[in-house]
Parts: sequence; structure tokens; C-alpha cells
Amino acid sequence: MAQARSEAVATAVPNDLESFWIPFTPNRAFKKAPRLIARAKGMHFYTVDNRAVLDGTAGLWCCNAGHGRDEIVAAISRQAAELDYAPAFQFSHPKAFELASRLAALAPGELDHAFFCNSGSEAVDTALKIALAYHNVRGQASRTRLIGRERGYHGVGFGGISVGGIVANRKYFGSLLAGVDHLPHTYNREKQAFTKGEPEWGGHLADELDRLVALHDASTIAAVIVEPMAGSTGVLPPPKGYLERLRAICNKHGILLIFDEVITGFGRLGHAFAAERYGVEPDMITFAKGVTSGTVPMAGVMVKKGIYDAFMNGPEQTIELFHGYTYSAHPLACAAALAALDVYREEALFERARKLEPAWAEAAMALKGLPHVLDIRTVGLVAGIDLASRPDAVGGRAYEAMLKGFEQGVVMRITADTIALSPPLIIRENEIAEIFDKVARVIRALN
Ligand code: PXG
Repeated sequence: MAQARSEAVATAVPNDLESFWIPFTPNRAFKKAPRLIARAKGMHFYTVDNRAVLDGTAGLWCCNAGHGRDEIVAAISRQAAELDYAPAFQFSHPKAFELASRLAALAPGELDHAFFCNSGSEAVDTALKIALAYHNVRGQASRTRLIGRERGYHGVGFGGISVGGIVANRKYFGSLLAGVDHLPHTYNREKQAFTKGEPEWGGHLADELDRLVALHDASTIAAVIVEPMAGSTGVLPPPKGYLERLRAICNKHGILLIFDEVITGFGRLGHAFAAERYGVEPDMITFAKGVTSGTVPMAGVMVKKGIYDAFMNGPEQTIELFHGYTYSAHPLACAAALAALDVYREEALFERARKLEPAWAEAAMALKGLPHVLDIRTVGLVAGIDLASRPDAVGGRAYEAMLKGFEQGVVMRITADTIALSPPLIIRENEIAEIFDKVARVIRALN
């Protein structure tokens, strides 16, 4: 699989890199030494000069079925020929309904309605808007506050950065949404270092929600949004009991609980959704990424029946929710998602992630004791490795690790001085060993 199309020759490189403003990337450094990926198959990327690089991150946490899956490629291609686009408002197409039903069957409990978008950021803003509108249509329009969490990442829309807890993503962009507050994050190195799975310490931090309710009053709070496992800020699994306590406090006060499962959805933690792993049913789940295994942009919000039903009032010809996107449930995205869900089911990839979790965790923890390594966290097929920061150059050491990793033949993600790994769920044990061997070699070579 790795060497499929090995006869391919080097791909043409553009001679002008100036015009493209690359997202979340130091543009000038990149353009001096670009890392260009030309194609991908299975567990590997291939560079423009045809060098194989192991995908340690499933792209950006999205290619859960691995790359270049024939079934998904064929479904997208068939769909493009059959129906390229149908109006998303006032009209629809069959696969949108088929996909919504499949997702409703996959999602836990009463989360049986799907609203479609195109990115995780849109899904988050959609969920926040549904929460506000839900209270409004039920005559509780005073519930306008939204509660996020420190170190949360919910995309880059104004709603998402407002409830998010990443300073650099917020500080340049004005006053953001009004009426937002934040729970404390759940990470404490002293209490939690080198934990496999959910830390024992920290469940009590959910009680901070009670404190916020006491401050603002429940009648002003619409929803709480958290990632079950915070991904982007360095892999922070939820402490034992934490999500259950959040659920109980939300229930007590009539506050909606939203799980942002853009990363944790579709097998990353060994289940269709993290909500299932933790046995906690939120009122809404945002998803993206893995729903199409990263092949076509698609995202959405799974919504509890009671929330959907609250909107189904008034004359039947009136629009119930003034929200949506030109490309909500785009036909190519629906076809890709249905094919990806088939692959996940036929190859039991969520279960595969669950079975591989112990071997993955052990291989990651073997890096304990290497120079600069301060903590390692694992959960599902995810690992976070904290490196000590250089004085006055936070992020420098991990950035260098990423560059060296790419040279050594492995793609890793970095955030500040944390390395994050989250491979496609098709990974084999020898490839797990290869990833961590390469990462270890890179870490040993860092100054
Ligand atoms: N919510 C969560 C929990 C996410 O992780 C988004 C929303 C936004 O999704 P879009 O599709 O708008 O990017 C995300 C995205 C990384 C990394 O390496 C993480 C994301 C995106 C890119 C890189 O940590 N998460």
C-alpha cells in the first residue's frame, strides 16, 4: 500500500509561492523552505520529489480512514457526474437525508437531527446560534450567555473564538461576542503527568460551572461548550467524572451542553463519538473532519430531538431557523461521508482504534526520560508530548522537531512546545513503532 504508484515521478513545483497566504503558518519561513505534499496513499504522504512521509496526524486530525481510499474516491467521482449541486434552501437531494439518518443512528441517545455545514468553525457557530434561538423560541430570551473553557479550541469564527480559550486566536480581533465566560482548563502537570487515558485528578473542576451560575444566574446562561478531549491546545483528556459533573450541573439549571467533537468524532477515541466513550449525552454535538475522512469539506451539528421539536411551531410555510450555508449538505460531501461511514463500518475502524489504544499508549510512554520531555498524555489514538520550552522562545523547540520530523519521514503537529500525534485509524503496530522511533530520534537530536 505504502509504495503504490511508486513509479510516479517528481511533481511540478510552482515557481511563485508569493500569492497564497497560508493559514496558521509562518509564511516567510515556509516560502523559503516549502514542505509541499503532492499525493497520498494509505498511511503515507508523498512529497513533490516523491519521498514517502508517514502521516502521524491523519492530515489535521481528519483522514481517519487513511488516504486515497478507492471506495471514497469512486463515490465522490460518481456524485460529481450525477448531481454536482442542488439548492440547499427550499430544495434538497436524497443523499442529504440518507446521511442525516445514518448519523442519527450513529450518534448516542436522542441526538437524532443533523444540521449540515462545511467546517468545524461553522458547526460551532451553528450550535451556539441554535442554543440561543432555542431558549428564545421557548420564551427564555434572557438566556444569552455562552460558557466556554480556557485552552478550548472551537475554530476561528467570531462565536468560536469568543468561547475558545486561546489567547493568540482572540487578542487581535476586537471585543468578540458579549456575555461569554470561561471555565478553567483541566490540566495540572503536577497532578497528572504521564497519565494514560483520563486523569484521576480534576473532576472537581466541573463544579466551577456552579460558581459561574451563582455569579451570572442560570436565567442568563444559554449553553456550555467544551471539547470532551481538548485537542488543539495539546491533548487534554477529561479528568475522571468531569463530563458527568458538567452534565449534572447543566441539567440542574436548564443549560444546554454542547460537545465539540470536531476532533473526537468518528473513532479518534475508539468510539463513534467521545460522548459514547464517556457515557455522557450532550444536547448537541458538533462534528467535521472525520465525517468525510477529510476528503471533502463537511461538518454539522447533531441536535437532540427536543431542541429540533421546539422550533417546529407556527405556520408550516414559515422558516423555523434563519440559518444555513450555500453548501450545507453539498452533494459531493454527502457522497464522501456516506462512503467514509461505510469504510468505518466495514473495517470496524472505531473498534480498531479502541483495540490499538493500549499499544499506542505504551509506545508513546516509552519516550518518557528523553531529553526535554516534561509530560506525555495519551487517549484513544492520540498522544501529546510536552517539551520544555527554550527560554524566551516558546514554541521554538517543537517547531524544530516538526521540521526534523518531516526530514526523517513523519508528519507531526505542534502547538506551542507540544507535539501532537493522531494517526489514521488504519495504522498497524509496526507503523506505530515507526512513528515513535522517528519522534524519539528527532527529540534526541534537539538542542
Ligand atoms: N472545533 C474543534 C474542537 C477543532 O479541533 C474546529 C472546531 C474548527 O474546525 P475547522 O474545520 O473550521 O478548522 C477544530 C479544528 C491542530 C488543528 O492541529 C486542529 C484543528 C484544525 C487545524 C489544526 O490542533 N481543529
